[in-house]
Amino acid sequence: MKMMNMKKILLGLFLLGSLQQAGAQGTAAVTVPLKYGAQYSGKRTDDAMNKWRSNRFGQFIHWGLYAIPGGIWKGKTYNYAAEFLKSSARIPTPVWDSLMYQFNPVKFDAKKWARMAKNMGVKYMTITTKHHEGFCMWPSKYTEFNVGNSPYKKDILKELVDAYNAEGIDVNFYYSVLDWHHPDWLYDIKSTEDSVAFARFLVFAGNQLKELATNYPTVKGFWFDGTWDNSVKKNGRWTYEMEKMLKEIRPGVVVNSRLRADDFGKRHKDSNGQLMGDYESGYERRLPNPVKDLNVTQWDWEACMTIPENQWGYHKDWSISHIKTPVELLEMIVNATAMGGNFLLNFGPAGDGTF
Ligand code: FHN
Repeated sequence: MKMMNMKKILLGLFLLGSLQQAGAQGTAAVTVPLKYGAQYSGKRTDDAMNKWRSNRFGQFIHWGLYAIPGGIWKGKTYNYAAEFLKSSARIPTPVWDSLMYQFNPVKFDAKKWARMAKNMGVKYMTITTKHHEGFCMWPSKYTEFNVGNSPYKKDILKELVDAYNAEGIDVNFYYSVLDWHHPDWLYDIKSTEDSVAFARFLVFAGNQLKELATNYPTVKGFWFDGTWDNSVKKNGRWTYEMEKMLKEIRPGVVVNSRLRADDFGKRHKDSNGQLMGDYESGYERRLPNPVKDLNVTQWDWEACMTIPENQWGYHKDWSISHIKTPVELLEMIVNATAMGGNFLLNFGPAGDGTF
């Protein structure tokens, strides 16, 4: 904590000095020396990014153990996001984790999902490889808490990648750094002991990311989430290194802004206002405001959207909120495209594998 305060004091003094100097010299840009800021400025113009940009319309899929209870626990309906049921209903981790032994989506048909997506017109799909619950939809060798140890057994991620790629649809991986299952996950780092434990967690997460980038070679992007806690913000270097590592393993891969924190814990945009990652992914359940967010033209961006008010995972009861109509959704897709961004529409399949 002391180091972070010192860094902030130094940053403040540097900025004060720079501003004074800038004032004296006219409008010289104020640049903070960073080791873990943006890795480049402006928009990527390589083929892989041009393809990501031209894809425009994508399908987000949130699927995990949370799809089994579907927002209802012991007969009580919880109105908050279904993928947060573990915390909404205060379910102890061992109880929640035992849902793994019920995960057997007998009606799951990856090829059927991919055909539906093709007919809907999406050009890419982003699948939750691991959401906050920590359950892995692939047989990760770094944790037992994965689909290989469920009654379903098979590698759901591979089935989806193969089926969607066969329909000509690119696949990106959503990965939550926040991990309620892992014993070394921490929300903040307040002691040397915390630092040691969280360092172990970051090695685990780094190994999983390497595993995903290596074992699924057609992956086109990584969509990071669950990076808002102080523990991650205090590890800007790790976020910088993960972006570098993924791009070394999979040249061209596209990484969203949510992964990144800079030397001072600034997220999405570094302390010099430069976007980190390859596109701004902070537009969640809203589109950029064409006036207020005019700078959206400076970089690529994607807005992600739920069909209910705020349900990413499957909820059994859709009467609890407004469900967007096809016309409302079409209008959002048109507006996003008109503003030059991508639109990622979310679906939460049920626990049995049906949409
Ligand atoms: O907490 C998650 C939520 O469950 C969902 O995955 C969304 C998708 O953008 N991201 C987080 C909330 O910002």
